[in-house]
Amino acid sequence: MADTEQILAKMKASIEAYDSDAAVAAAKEAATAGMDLLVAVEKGFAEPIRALGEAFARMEIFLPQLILAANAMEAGMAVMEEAITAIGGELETKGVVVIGTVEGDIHDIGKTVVAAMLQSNGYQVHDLGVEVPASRFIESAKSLNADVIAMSALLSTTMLYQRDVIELLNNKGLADKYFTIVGGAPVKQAWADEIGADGYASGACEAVKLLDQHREVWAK
Ligand code: B12
Repeated sequence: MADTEQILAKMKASIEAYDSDAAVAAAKEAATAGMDLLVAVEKGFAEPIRALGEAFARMEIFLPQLILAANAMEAGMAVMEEAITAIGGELETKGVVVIGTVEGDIHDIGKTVVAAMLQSNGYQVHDLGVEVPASRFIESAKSLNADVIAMSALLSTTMLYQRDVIELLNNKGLADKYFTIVGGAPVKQAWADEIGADGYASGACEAVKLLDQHREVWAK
């Protein structure tokens, strides 16, 4: 079996080299090596992309480079997502979750990790994609008879749309019908409290714990 550290190094190098083929190859190695897949995502893909995000903020690299790195990460993540989801394939459904990135926000990766992790832990997850307007979160939750609405936002400007979803639920008298959770890099517990979200989690494992722990609140 290939050494875990070597695989993580290959994953990291693929992002830093903006190399989608290498990211896919390294992800396949990780998926078959029996390593902890969430650790692999975090150390192999998320850490280097965040480091590049910081380099972007310092203007050491530019948007086209960040996009290429994100494309490489997305290619690798498709493999990781399938592998993570497969682990939970046999589990019974605990509850139904609709998840999406809010209006005006195209960041996809963290939301997809959370979706895959929830799915692999027995939740039925409907991923609505990115730039999801408030009304669509709610219409989808209704039509899919969801228990949970999960909203991701990566920009301090788009976090505000998480509040819009909750306000729209309140206006429609549906606030008690769905358990709302929020997350994304700029989102904190204090923001969740301020906008009246039912829960906040900082990462994918934490999101699973949050829903598991509050099951008696949201389960119908
Ligand atoms: C990759 C990336 C991109 C890619 C996105 C590709 C894609 N398909 O997703 C591209 C290059 C396209 C991009 C574009 C932009 N980006 Co960008 N991007 C990033 C970067 C580097 C990494 C994000 C990421 O994927 N992280 C890895 C994942 C695994 O982590 P995560 O998203 O945080 O998710 C975890 C948790 O937050 C949590 N979580 C996430 N969602 C949810 C949801 C729920 C319900 C829960 C419970 C938990 C949860 O769990 C996840 C797993 O652990 C960040 C930097 C950063 N530190 O976050 C900047 C960053 C978010 N981007 C930034 C900016 C400014 C932009 C642009 C506006 C740039 C521009 N000038 O055009 C555009 C946005 C356009 C738009 N309208 O959305 C800023 C935001 C600043 C701010 N605070 O507002 C950042 C912080 C970079 C920076 N330092 O300047 N970006």
